[in-house]
Amino acid sequence: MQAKLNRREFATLMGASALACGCAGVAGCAPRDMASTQGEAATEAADATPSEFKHQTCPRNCHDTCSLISEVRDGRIVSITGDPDNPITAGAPCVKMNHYINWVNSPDRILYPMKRTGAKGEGKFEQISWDEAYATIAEKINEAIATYGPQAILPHSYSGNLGFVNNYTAPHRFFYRLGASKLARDICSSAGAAAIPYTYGTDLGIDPENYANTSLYVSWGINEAATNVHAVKFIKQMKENGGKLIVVNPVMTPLTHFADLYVRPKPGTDAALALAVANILIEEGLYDADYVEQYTVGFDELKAKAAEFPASRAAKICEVPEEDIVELAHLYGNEHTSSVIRMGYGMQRNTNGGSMIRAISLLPALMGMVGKDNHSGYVYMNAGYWAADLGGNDGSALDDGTARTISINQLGLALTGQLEGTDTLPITVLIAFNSNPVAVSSNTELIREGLMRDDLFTVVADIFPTDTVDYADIVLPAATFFEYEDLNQDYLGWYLRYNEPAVEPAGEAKSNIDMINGLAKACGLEDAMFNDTAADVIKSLIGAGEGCYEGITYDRLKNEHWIKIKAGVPFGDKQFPTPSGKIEFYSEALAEAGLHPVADYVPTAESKEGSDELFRKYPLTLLTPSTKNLLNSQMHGVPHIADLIGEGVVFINSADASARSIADGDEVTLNNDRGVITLIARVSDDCTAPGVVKASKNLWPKLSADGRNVNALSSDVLSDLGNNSTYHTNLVEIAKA
Ligand SMILES: Nc1nc2c(c(=O)[nH]1)N[C@H]1C(S)=C(S)[C@@H](COP(=O)(O)OP(=O)(O)OC[C@H]3O[C@@H](n4cnc5c(=O)[nH]c(N)nc54)[C@H](O)[C@@H]3O)O[C@H]1N2
Ligand SMILES: Nc1nc2c(c(=O)[nH]1)N[C@H]1C(S)=C(S)[C@@H](COP(=O)(O)OP(=O)(O)OC[C@H]3O[C@@H](n4cnc5c(=O)[nH]c(N)nc54)[C@H](O)[C@@H]3O)O[C@H]1N2
Ligand code: SF4
Ligand SMILES: [Mo]
Repeated sequence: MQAKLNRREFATLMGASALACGCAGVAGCAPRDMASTQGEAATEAADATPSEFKHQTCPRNCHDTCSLISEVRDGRIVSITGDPDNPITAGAPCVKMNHYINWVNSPDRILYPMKRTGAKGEGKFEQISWDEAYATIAEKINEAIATYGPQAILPHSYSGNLGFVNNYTAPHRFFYRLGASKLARDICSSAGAAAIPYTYGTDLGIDPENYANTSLYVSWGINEAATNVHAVKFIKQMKENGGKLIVVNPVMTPLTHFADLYVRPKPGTDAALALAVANILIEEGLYDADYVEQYTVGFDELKAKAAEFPASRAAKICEVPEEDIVELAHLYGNEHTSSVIRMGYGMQRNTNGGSMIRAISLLPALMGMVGKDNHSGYVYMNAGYWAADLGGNDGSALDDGTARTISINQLGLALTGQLEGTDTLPITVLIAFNSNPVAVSSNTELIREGLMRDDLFTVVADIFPTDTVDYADIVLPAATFFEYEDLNQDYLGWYLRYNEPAVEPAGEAKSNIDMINGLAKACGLEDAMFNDTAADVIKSLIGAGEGCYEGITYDRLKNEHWIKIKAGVPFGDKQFPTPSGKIEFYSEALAEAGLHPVADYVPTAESKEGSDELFRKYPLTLLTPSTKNLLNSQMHGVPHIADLIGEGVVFINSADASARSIADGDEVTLNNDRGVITLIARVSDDCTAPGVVKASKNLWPKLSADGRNVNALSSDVLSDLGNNSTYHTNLVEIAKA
């Protein structure tokens, strides 16, 4: 008997068969993967066993936040595809998550709690019960509190999943309740997130579904084809509708192939470029004077500052032809009908990252694009639309303000007692979940050193045996989002999306909320909040459905799976919650934060201009952006994806390669004062200009020949605004191995 399918589910089944066929050609597919669960055998079985269809939301730290449908038979997921009805997902996940079935059904998942049997870092464990795991952790927590107080405990989490329940709220309650040290989670986008409100008061970007209607899209420091694949169709529609595309990026991204203009600045110099564009717009009277008069303050100061950056000067700083700057300004300035500047996160991971985003953010205001209509303005993160009551649900009300805060970007310094206060009050218990610091964080050699400490007790909850898991004293098996309930919200699109469990957790795995509730009880905490289920938290989060959540209820989310929020035209009322109530070209608050009140170009700390001494030792800037094949460190543990990635590579310009007698395919070392790694050289004049090299972020170190990835080289210095990571402020030297 076949279950009755609705339109959406029928399309799913069709999509799933296509996926199964597609996989047949992938090397290494057969023995350990969907062949056993999907494909011909499964199709035959379909006659006997009815399928159920369950609706998930991809909770990865990804702009797209895809709506997924999984087909379940006999308690096992047999296929996964994208929801065809959701306008962003449009029926398909991405290249990496086409392998979700091999991830959720992987034989390599951690299935039960374990304790360490080998040396730290060795990854040798034996199975224990949940009771033993909880009792051991509770004992260590009590010991730490008795010796040093609760601040000896540090939670470590970031974005393994971005569920409201299992990431943003429930797990944190336990740590606030204990009074543990707090983690400042500023690894990703906080420099830009701090910069934008100085200009606009908050961050409200346009709906990506409206990109198609704009006349000009500027892709500034973002690689949509890898990091936001579901937006590429909207950008292409814009081109088909006669719109123009500009790409500004030191790395040639796939979008440059259909761009009208590609500008390739030297990394870290974008503030000079933006100020030069502002200068041309002002000098040539291309800006919107009425809008500037009505809705902004500080135009005269902007005019004066921009005048310091004539195109000829900016061309030298940015190492681009002067004509490119003029053309950029003319294309942007002459596009009076509509335009959008999309600012990426990659570029703000620099010591001057906040300055760059601040300078670029001034341009849409100069052209009168902000609040004009639903397809003009700027896009950074859309965080201003988040209406969920996180604060009430994450336990932060229990924070009495006495616990210290440790930057996620300085974990190595904190664990080795080099961060202020950590020598006398050390961290002795580290509890990591939703994070893989040994792969993703800065300066990982120092993190490894810290994790080797005998007096440090480390707990890691993960789905897969990552490099961080290898350092754990106790490993906890984490469930996947196919196995728990949650709620997600896009940080680009305008949706609230429900995630229903499809199957029971594999082995003895638990969701983060269940894990933390259990641990709290083992520690003797009897607060009612530790009895909350995911449904309790979701209902509390959406509350009465107010603001942009109007009309949204738990029952509607369960039935409809995803619902568009009501956000209207961003800044359509021209109300800007800045101190002056207007868009601020000049910001007193920015000056108080230590930056120029308008904007300025400040060289990065690791560049010729920033440190000539360092530059003479390490003359190449290493950029480490995303790869299309991984989502941060996730999926590298799936063999098909590991095959796709192969050996780690570094792209190097032919001028730099020949100066070092490096040929394409050579094994090379990259080094600086923080570490040394080995990669394979790819000699390419397309990828980067001389002086700049590129390697992908967040590969699993243990899958590299030398057990290291690019973060053995990255710096733990913080950015100018928002205390962000500075992965791209990273000088190295390269030599033939
Ligand atoms: N060099 C360099 N490094 C970078 C960057 C860069 O640009 N350059 N970018 C940085 C950025 S932007 C980010 S956001 C960070 C990302 O850093 P992370 O958020 O740490 O990255 P992920 O690999 O997505 O997730 C970490 C782990 O969470 C686990 N996980 C997934 N779901 C669950 C769950 O439900 N429960 C539990 N317990 N675990 C789960 C995954 O298996 C994975 O091992 O990396 C940063 N690292
Ligand atoms: N496939 C895939 N998708 C992802 C991720 C992933 O790991 N893989 N990570 C997710 C996460 S956590 C995040 S935060 C987002 C990030 O999304 P993006 O912002 O697209 O992130 P990145 O790839 O880090 O960097 C984007 C671009 O910044 C450019 N860049 C670096 N320095 C400069 C500079 O000084 N100036 C300019 N103009 N450009 C510069 C890089 O060349 C790169 O193309 O993507 C998410 N999506
Ligand atoms: S990683 Fe991003 S693009 Fe891929 S399925 Fe998840 S949300 Fe969609
Ligand atoms: Mo990120």
